[in-house]
Amino acid sequence: KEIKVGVIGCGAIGRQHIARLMNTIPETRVVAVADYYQPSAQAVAEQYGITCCATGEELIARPEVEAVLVTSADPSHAGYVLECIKAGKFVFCEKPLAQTAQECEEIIRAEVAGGRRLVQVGFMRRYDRGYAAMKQAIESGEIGAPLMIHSCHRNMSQAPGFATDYAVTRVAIHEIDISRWLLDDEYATAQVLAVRQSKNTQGDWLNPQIMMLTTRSGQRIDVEVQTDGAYAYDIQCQVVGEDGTVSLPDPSAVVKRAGAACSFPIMTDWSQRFIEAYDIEFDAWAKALLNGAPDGPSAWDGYVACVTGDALILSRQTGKPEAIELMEKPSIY
Ligand code: ISE
Repeated sequence: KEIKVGVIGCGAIGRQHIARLMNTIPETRVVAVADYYQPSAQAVAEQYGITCCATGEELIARPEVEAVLVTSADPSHAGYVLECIKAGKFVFCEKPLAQTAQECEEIIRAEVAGGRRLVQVGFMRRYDRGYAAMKQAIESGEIGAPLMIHSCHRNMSQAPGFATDYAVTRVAIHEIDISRWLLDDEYATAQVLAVRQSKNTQGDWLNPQIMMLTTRSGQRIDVEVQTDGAYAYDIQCQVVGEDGTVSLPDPSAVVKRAGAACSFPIMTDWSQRFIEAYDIEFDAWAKALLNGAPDGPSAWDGYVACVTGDALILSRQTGKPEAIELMEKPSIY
């Protein structure tokens, strides 16, 4: 059996996922596309000989579309996800799930009213082999109880129009999700710390920023976020336990010895860095749908990320740690 997918959003990541669903994942086939900018959707539709819809809503309503992938601009995510839930269709939404915690609550209410999970959020790092191995090592008890996480997220550049808040909503959102997944705990507080600013910033946003989180059991997470001008796209994560540590491995690369030095290259582009994780993520999504329901990151996880992001952004304004208060977790999650 093959799942017929409609894709809303034919930008860079949308086109990469369409190719993946068409060529790499055996259980999926893209049957329709839409994009706010029609020519983008038309070009993809022609390339694959599939249906081009005038709007996302039209795509969701098409009877042959069994599941929807939302890779459109961030502010449009929540509306499409709600529309899919209304239509009773599975929806995979790239992060962020919504722009505000309130929109996430609306999504959760709609999904809960339907009585079953339809939504999965694109937190692909959970499918990265390195992070998955870290989680296994933590759960095996080898490093004892986890006490803290040191992490960093370094980018070489950003698309035009980048702003200070995006360091949270588009960038650190990955650490927000992966840290609570690794620690299996919820957050208590969030704070952004000021730091000397880098001259390697193309716009007028704050760079770098340091984000601090605490969990309910008292663990601390620090995330160094460089959104521009770093030497490479470099993601690091070390979990410190009472008996040892586990660290995220670098992606495998050839080790070069030359010129009296030993080195290996680091990637420059985020879509390449997690390319295998995306493949594993969509393969798992398709298999879960064939079994009846998605089992990856849920609307709840999308909601927690938004609430945490809001607290971080508020803390940058107030200059102090902000509490993270969550609604009661519905039983379908
Ligand atoms: C981008 O939106 C992502 O999702 C990447 O994972 C992140 O590393 C990058 O910094 C963002 O711009």
